[in-house]
Amino acid sequence: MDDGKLIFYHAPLSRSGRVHWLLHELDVPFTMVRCDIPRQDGSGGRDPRNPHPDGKVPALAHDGALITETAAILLYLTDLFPERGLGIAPGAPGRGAYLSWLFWYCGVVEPVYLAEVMGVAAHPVAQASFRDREAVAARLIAALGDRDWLMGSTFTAADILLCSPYLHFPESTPDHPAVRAWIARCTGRPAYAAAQADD
Ligand SMILES: N[C@@H](CCC(=O)N[C@@H](CS)C(=O)NCC(=O)O)C(=O)O
Repeated sequence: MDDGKLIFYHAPLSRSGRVHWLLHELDVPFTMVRCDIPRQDGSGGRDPRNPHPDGKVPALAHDGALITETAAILLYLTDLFPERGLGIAPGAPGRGAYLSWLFWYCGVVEPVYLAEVMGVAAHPVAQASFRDREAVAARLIAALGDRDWLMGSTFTAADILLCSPYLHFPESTPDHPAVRAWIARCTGRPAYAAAQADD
């Protein structure tokens, strides 16, 4: 189907920007298919070229497999290219923490901010399941207080994923110098600028 090539289905200004950034960090060849998606302003629409079962982005095709969900794609790519040092390989120290950051983003961070947008953040089920933006901020501040990146001295895909909400919604950024400095370090990376320029 794809002869071992990486085929990345992407729409600018969407959640697929995180995968685009990682692909530039990895500096590996990939084919990008710019897809149309339905936008919240009513523009756009489902793109027949996009193989994602829900017509969403990101999606990645590789070796006959289709990978969807941003965090799964980030993990797939960092595992596929361990020599690039943008993830923590299975069996290596820190693998557990690396997985925890990726899954915490999906299971807690995004739901916390979406619950706010939906006006249901105070609902007891939201509080019991996800807590709130203060709890998210506390985890990030605790992790970044004495180190440059979430995994310590090494930038990983966890930094890409966890900083991403604050790039799109700067007003949600935890008000702490360690977090602001981390975001500046993230956006100062050449691969971030390269992905932006590519868009
Ligand atoms: N949980 C998914 C969400 C993907 C998603 O919702 N993508 C949006 C763009 S930000 C999309 O493609 N929407 C098109 C649609 O709803 O049909 C992920 O992180 O990959």
